[in-house]
Amino acid sequence: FPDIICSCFDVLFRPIEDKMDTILGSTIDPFTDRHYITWLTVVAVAYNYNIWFCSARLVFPFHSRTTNPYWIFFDILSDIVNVTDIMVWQPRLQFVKAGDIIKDRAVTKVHYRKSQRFKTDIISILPFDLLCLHFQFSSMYRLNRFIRIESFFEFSNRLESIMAKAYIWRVVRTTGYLLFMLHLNACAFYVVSVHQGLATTTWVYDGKGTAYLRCYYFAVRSLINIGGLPEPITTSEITFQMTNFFIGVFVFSSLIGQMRDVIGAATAGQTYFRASMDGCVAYMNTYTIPKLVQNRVRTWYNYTWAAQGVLDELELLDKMPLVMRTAIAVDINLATFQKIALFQGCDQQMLVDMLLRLKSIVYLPGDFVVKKGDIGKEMYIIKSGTVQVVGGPDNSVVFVTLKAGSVFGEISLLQSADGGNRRTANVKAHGFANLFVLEKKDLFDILVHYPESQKVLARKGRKLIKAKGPAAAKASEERQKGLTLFGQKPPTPKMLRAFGGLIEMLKVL
Ligand code: PCG
Repeated sequence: FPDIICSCFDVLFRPIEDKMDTILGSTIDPFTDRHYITWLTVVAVAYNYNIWFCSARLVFPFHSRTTNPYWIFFDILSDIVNVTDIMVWQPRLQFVKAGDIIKDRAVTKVHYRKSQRFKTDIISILPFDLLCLHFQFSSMYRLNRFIRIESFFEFSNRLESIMAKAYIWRVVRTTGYLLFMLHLNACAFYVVSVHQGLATTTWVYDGKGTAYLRCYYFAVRSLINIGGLPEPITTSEITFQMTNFFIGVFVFSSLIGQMRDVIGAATAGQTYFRASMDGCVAYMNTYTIPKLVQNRVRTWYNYTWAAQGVLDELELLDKMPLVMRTAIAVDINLATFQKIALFQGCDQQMLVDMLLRLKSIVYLPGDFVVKKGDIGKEMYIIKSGTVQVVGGPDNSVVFVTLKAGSVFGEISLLQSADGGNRRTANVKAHGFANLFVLEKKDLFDILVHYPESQKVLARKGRKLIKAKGPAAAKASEERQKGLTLFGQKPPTPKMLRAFGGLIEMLKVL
């Protein structure tokens, strides 16, 4: 039977299908295609039109000579949407078979037409409405439209997977479920009231005001167990009221519980951050850590969370397969890495390997990242913020300020060939500095596989050590000390004598 219907539709829809081929391409990736998700929104609206309005029209006196043409118009419109979906969109959805993505249009069409979903879809669009030509106009003949619920769930799942803040949709959806339950209950209340006779008891709907609104109001009070309801008198009233209480307790409370879960999941990140910080503060209090240090730790937590949205990026990325981690790392940082002078001329794959070993870390203003004379165990790349290479008394002389994209801490790593591995200068975070850390062990593990890049780095390392290494650093520091008092050159004995004379003169004056 569905095959016969399909053949008829195939003939009818051939021109539309050809046109859609040119617009949509022969097949669609259902997970990423934006056109498809937009189309699913239209299908979901059509489905919601049917389930909300057909149920209300079936019960409430919504059909009249003036309103019927509008109902017929919207009914036909929703049917056109459903038929188009079944004939044009669904048969061109790609699917996975034995791990392969099937993109052949003929195969996707056969796959859909053989599926259970296709059978349900065909039953859902059978035009029982035509019976209205013989019987009275009623939405009863459209009840088969309700079984296309899968189209709504598909829309919901796809939307959830593409939204950046999926919890917004989840809250809207759960609220929709609650409202629909109340809607059905309002319809049931009206049916019971009509069955008993409007205004025959104090419990039933009295026939005054807007029927739908009054019944919906009753459903809200009754299902949410607000109370203050008129006492049910007859058996059917008591049964209805009791069923409502049960539905209210079990179904309604579970939906409200679901809402709590959705909101809980949406704020899970914030909760995790708070719990981590509270745990750390409790630990510091136990060991009576000075308030100054505690405040710095708090500042670190707050800034790291605000800047990165996670406390430990690696923890997040660890769950992903290597290929995805690589894609993310390449996307975020490769461009920055390629611009770093030290790595220019190195193998691209080596850079990618390095990206995967980087750890992101935040330093607070004034924090020493490296201290002169310490053993160098890692090098740094500035992600954002600035650091200063400082020296002189109280580290008040700034030799150089390094900005985002600069590398430092590499000298003590690269000079190890000469036997030295000590830091040649102090480096201090100027403001908040977000740095990538690459450990020496990781760097050398990687270099083993890239001998050419190793040579490039060794050559650059030698140059750097010559320019900035221990000897150069010492000379530069001394020069800087001199600079603070006497300008460009270190003071000569003559200058010192003149300076002493000047001081004496000032004293006399
Ligand atoms: P390293 O490992 O010696 O630690 C201090 C770092 O400061 C050093 O590596 C360099 O990467 C960096 N730096 C930047 N500019 C200078 C400079 O002019 N002199 C020195 N000694 N180090 C500098």
